[in-house]
Amino acid sequence: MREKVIKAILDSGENFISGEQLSKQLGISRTAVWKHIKALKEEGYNIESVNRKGYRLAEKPNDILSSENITHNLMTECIGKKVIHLDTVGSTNDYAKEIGNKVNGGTLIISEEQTKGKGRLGRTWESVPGEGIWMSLIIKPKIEPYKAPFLTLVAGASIVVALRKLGVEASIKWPNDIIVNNKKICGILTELSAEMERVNYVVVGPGINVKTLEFPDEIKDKATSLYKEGYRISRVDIVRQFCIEFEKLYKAYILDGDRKATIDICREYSPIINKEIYIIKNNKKELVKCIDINDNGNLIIRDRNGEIKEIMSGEISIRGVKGYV
Ligand code: BT5
Repeated sequence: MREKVIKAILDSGENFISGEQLSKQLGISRTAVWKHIKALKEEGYNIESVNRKGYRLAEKPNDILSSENITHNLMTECIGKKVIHLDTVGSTNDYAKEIGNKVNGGTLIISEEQTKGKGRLGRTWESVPGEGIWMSLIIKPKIEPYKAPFLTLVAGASIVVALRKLGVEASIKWPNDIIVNNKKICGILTELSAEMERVNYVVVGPGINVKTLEFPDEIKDKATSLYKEGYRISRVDIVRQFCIEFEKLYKAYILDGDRKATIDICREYSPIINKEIYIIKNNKKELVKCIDINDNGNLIIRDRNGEIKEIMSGEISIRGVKGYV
């Protein structure tokens, strides 16, 4: 019921909605309305109550990652149409895999806290409560399993475009890092549930650092957040814009087989093309020159012997010569 109360208030926009209207519309008593409003205020919604007029939002509730805030008039067909907002969870990706077979494609899981946030290859992801966007998107594309890794690039490109539309100079370090001012602001973990020939579902899990100002020693040289770089942007706006951008690129890829839209973004905003980089695999570090990202989304490099090689995302990490990028 609380969701319905906030939805009615969001729907009335700038206008007041009276306690009486709310109670009629929702079929609950005036006292119940009042109790829900009180609880919503405690959750952080800035609701004005004015005598004889009723209620309205004094300020857009732009940082509460509730399902209502994210889905309200969201202009997508499928992505983000259902949002599950949790206070705490081990990992949103693990949660997504538990419910993956039971929910529709496009379902988004967001948690304020992760107690076992995961990076790739068993690494951990720092997920400070309330300070980031720890989310996992469940999608059900009708594709063969080998085509799924490209969805990491689709997600990365969507985040870069979303952040850029909100004024952030973000770039994408192939295959799964989003960079601001040479540091990592977001990583993406993509996981797959599949049979030999077809995908059951894919979980695309970006973690975006938003408000964190102090990172643990182990990562403080390479990690940053939007607030730390001077961008005070609402988490809700980021998630909504991500859903919109992801849907465009995802549809292009799944329905039309169009990788170009995504790759063009990865190329345009790449901080490593034409640079010397280290590629790291199984603890082995090799200095190479990054040449391009090809039409399949693989990285093209020239090694020390002048040989041109194509690298698939999988288990590779990349570092710059001077620092993280
Ligand atoms: C990644 O792995 O970058 C993927 C991270 C995905 C996190 C999201 S949060 C929502 C969803 N649910 C999950 O459980 N995971 C996803 P990788 O490329 O392996 O990078 C991991 C490395 O980044 C770590 O070993 C640290 O060095 C560093 N790191 C850890 N936490 C970080 C943070 N908050 N910001 C920047 N770097 C971090």
